[in-house]
Amino acid sequence: MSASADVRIYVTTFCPYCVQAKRLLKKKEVTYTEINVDSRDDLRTWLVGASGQRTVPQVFINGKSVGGFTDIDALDRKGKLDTLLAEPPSPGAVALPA
Ligand SMILES: N[C@@H](CCC(=O)N[C@@H](CS)C(=O)NCC(=O)O)C(=O)O
Repeated sequence: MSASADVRIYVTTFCPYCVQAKRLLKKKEVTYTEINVDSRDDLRTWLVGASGQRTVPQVFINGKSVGGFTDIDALDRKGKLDTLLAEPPSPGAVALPA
């Protein structure tokens, strides 16, 4: 699919769920920004607050937290992921940290 949403994925290097999440996004031909948080305690702390989860990956679509791999996979199985990916970012959207 051709997506127009702003998609960001926060990952660590050795993370099977991150690999699966990126594989799903690639399968959908989604252009995404990948942020590695291996040595970024500041971002890991921010992620817990922003996502409510302590694990990686964490995916954000147009600035909204949509969770990790199992969450985006569940959205996809319900047919809801494509809808989110097709939405363009709103002009006033706040940039996420990187
Ligand atoms: N259900 C989550 C599981 C994610 C998960 O367990 N990720 C591992 C790395 S692959 C993790 O963050 N473990 C805890 C940690 O690294 O602090 C998902 O699908 O994203």
